[in-house]
Amino acid sequence: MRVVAGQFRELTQADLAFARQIGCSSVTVNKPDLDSPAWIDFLNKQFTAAAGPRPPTRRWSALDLVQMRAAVEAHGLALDCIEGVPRNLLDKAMLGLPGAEEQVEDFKATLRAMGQAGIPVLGYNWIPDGVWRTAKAAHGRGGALVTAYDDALGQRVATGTLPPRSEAQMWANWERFITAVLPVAQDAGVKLSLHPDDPPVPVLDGVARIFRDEASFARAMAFADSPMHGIAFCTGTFAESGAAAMMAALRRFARAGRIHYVHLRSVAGALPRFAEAFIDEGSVDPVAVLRELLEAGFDGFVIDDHVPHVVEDTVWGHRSRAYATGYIAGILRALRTQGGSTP
Ligand SMILES: [Mn+2]
Repeated sequence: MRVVAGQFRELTQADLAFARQIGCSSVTVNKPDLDSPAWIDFLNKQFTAAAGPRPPTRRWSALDLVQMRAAVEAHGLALDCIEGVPRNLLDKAMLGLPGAEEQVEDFKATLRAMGQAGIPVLGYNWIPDGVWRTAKAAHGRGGALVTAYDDALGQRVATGTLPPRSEAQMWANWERFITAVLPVAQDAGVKLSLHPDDPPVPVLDGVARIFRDEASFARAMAFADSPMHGIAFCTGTFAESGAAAMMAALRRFARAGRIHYVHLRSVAGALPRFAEAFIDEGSVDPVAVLRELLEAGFDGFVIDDHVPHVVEDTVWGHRSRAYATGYIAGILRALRTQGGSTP
């Protein structure tokens, strides 16, 4: 088990140096938009006006991914995982809309390219309408800005932007998707890791949210029963339904060897109302989480997740993430020292 930094939407030399400075040996990248100027610059892509407008990237090339990995390794770091493709590369597959099959083919090509580039884990989720909050800047400890969710408000939202989808439809779409892509992931040697729906409520804005509790993950792990298909276990999202339920799910899936990586964050309260919290407060006990992972022989990585926004922090959250990462690493060192093994 190791503590990593990342969830970078873009990579910069400074961010990679920062990850090393706070003691991490590897990083993750999260839903990178390779068409953004920052990525074009970082990957040192060359374009000429004569070539005409560039078509949007629908699948990642092995070359882009090798360049990404090489840039990370140049800082003495490993690239452990890409935590998902941008949502607009998978939304039609999730919703069963025209174009779904093309998105699945592109996803398969991306998996093959990741295998060629030697990037071992690709996260994904089945949330076409994304993470929802009813407040983006509520006040947490000391006035830190946190996101919050109140289901009484959330259930009143009807944007009409997505077609209504039932649980049965969302499951059928997912089963079609995973049946198509899992053999490719296995061939490519790339692990697929499913993150839960956040918030884990049955439906929002007319679209069912199917991956929200232990039972739904048990069904998913049984349907796609392979070591190459596992869970991006988000303690925060699971604990939004209650910390005891989160710990039960963690224990079950860690001992079954189905957790690929862990988002370690806490929440204050639970549905129908919760707010995000610092790692050292709220309902999630990070000591209990890490002890359980150690006892289960977990050999993946642990990363901080949404962190409260503290004074003079950056958008990515250098200050708050450094606090969370150091806190997690300190607990892990203490547990390992108590266990008699080397830190
Ligand atoms: Mn998460």
